[in-house]
Amino acid sequence: MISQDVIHSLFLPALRIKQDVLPGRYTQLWFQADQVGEYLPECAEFCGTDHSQMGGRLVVMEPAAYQQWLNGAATDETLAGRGARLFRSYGCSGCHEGDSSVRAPQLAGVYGRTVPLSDGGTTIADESYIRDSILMPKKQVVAGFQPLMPSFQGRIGEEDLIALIAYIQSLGRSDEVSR
Ligand code: HEC
Ligand SMILES: [Cu+2]
Repeated sequence: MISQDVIHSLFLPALRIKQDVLPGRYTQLWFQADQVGEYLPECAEFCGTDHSQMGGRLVVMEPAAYQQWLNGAATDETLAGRGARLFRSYGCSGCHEGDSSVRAPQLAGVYGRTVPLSDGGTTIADESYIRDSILMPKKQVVAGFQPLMPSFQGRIGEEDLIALIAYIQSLGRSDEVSR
């Protein structure tokens, strides 16, 4: 989860779960819903004048019903599929694929890998690293590459970022990290 503006907090009282949703940083929440039904989330962090208007719904379904819902979904494009399209439209593929004039790392298998950095350190390529690589490419430069990637800060919204990350994840993950 991530916020495009201020801190919110996803609260599902019926499930006894609550997690802050921050701008600029992904947070996660795991839960097991064991009863089919609809649950209403609330925002548990005062976030502005429309705080009380923050709505949504969590629908818990039996696996078969979920499959049926998936099959009937209005769009057949997956998140990763949309990311693949954006990867071309934002011009990422121009550097990261095929015979580009700029030497850029291949992104297949990068997700989950330990990346060596030009400052001599290393980092794990998780969702946050990939997000930062897109918005602040100069913050952590991959060892052996020039800092030639432009920043996409302000040009790519959170939803497109999530799709791009899903696409990069779909290119395969490294088995180096065991969870
Ligand atoms: C002008 C060429 C260029 C463009 C356009 C570009 N990149 Fe990059 N990218 C690079 C280079 C060079 C590096 C390695 C240096 C660095 O880390 O900044 C890199 C690094 C990365 C990394 C880290 C890779 C690793 O092995 O750790 C990711 C992820 C990434 N780019 C994603 C993207 C995405 C997504 C886009 C499009 C929104 C994009 N790039 C657009 C040149 C580019
Ligand atoms: Cu809120």
